[in-house]
Amino acid sequence: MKELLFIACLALLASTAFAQLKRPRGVAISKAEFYQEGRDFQCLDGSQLIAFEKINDDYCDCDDGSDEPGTAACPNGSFHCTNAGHKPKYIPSSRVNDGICDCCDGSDEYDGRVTCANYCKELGKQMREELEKQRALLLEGYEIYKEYVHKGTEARKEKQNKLDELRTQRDELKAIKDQLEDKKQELEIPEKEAKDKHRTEWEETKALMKEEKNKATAKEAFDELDANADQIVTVEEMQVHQEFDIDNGGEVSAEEAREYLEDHPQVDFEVFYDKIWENIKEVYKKPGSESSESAPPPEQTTTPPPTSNEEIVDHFDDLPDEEDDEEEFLEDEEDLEDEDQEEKVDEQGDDFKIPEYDEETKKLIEAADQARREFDQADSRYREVDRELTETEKVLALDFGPNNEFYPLRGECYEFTDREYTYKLCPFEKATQRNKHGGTETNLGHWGKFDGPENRKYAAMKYEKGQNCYNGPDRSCYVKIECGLHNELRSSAEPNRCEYEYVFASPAACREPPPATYDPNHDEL
Ligand code: MAN
Repeated sequence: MKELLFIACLALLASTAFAQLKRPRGVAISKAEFYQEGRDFQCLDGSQLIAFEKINDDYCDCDDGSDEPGTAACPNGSFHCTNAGHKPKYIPSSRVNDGICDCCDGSDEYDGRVTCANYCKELGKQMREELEKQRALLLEGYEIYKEYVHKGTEARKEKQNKLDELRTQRDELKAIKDQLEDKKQELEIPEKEAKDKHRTEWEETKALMKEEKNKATAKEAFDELDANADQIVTVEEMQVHQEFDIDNGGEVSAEEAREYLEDHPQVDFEVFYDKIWENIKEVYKKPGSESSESAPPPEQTTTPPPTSNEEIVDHFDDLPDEEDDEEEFLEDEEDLEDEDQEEKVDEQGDDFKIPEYDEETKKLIEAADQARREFDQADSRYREVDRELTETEKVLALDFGPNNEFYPLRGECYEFTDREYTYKLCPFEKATQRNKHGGTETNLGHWGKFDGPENRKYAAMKYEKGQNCYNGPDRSCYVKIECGLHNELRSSAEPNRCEYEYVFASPAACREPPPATYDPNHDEL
């Protein structure tokens, strides 16, 4: 029974094969079933039913030309070349027997006018080799793509772990930093108090010293004016000093002298210092001093140079900036304060040298300095980790493709040079343009997003908000990505002013090629 069944099956297969083989000239195997010997033929557009004999009788019966697949009778017919060994194809039936070989198997020329060689096998071989080569390349690209996926996925995992680590580290450092800040602030309170105290005391001392110096200068002037050394300065004694000649009349009148003495006929040192000195010290000139010898008349507005004594006092008094300086000095970084202090001492001269801090204050400063140093170190460690954390978060927020395959492109740049410009692509960062002969880079856009067509989002990138185009939009760059064995910027164009288009090849864009489909023996026998 089984044997019988087997024989029946074989017979059926054989008859099917026969039916497939036996078809009118110019008919594709897929249409053979419509052309069955012994049966009327229905035009393929369904318009007519004609006798089987009318097929390929060199007379066009059907409107669609389907009754003359193997002749040139119908203007709209088409002839099917079987092209065994290569790819079957249709040609317009007008090309049948036109003396030109169109099919690689030569089947379109059968009237004997020309002899066509059958070169389908060679053609098929060539094509197969070509397709195999292409497929091999695609496979190679796909292998690299898989490496990229691996690298990208690992790198992302690593980054994610790093992120967790950094978060913990940052929290720990924050706690340490806060603690050290508290300690610093705590130690800065007694430090400030001690410093303020030192300064206040110094201000008081300095004021006293200033006063004493002023008094000494006044006494010196008084003694000099007091020509007869009776400890009284009289109007007459004042009249000797030309600088008191108010009206520049050539001599100092008694009125002029009295005016300087605030209407006193004479003064002892106490009155002189309390009432007179402040008013005359700018005018008074010590005899024999350079300034007094070449002294201009007193009413002249030019202030004569001070005497040596005055110089000290004036120098001191003329330190209007001193207070400001000191204020600034106080505002300065605490660490620098001691240095500033020394500088000031030198500026001020020995008489007004600010004393050193006492040992207790020095200890407080040192303790606060130490706390500041410790805080600064902890703070900079904290900032560094925080910066790294922000950077890591930024990277992790980027879209590197569905399988992280674009990750290896991060941090890389690729260039392409045309006749005028060198174009650059730094994936996930920017696109730029620079004149070939130098000059600055023009930004063509910052990383925006993957922007391929629907369902192929990762086939293109968009870089936007680049340098503004004069009288135009901000520059932008669209990057088409195709599969390639290497990352390579292949071309650049500017289809619209300041709108650029790159073609970039990368293994990241390669995918597993479909199985080889070219098999002529499957297409047609
Ligand atoms: C520069 C380049 C060109 C661009 C013009 C627009 O020359 O960026 O690509 O077209 O500016 O003014």
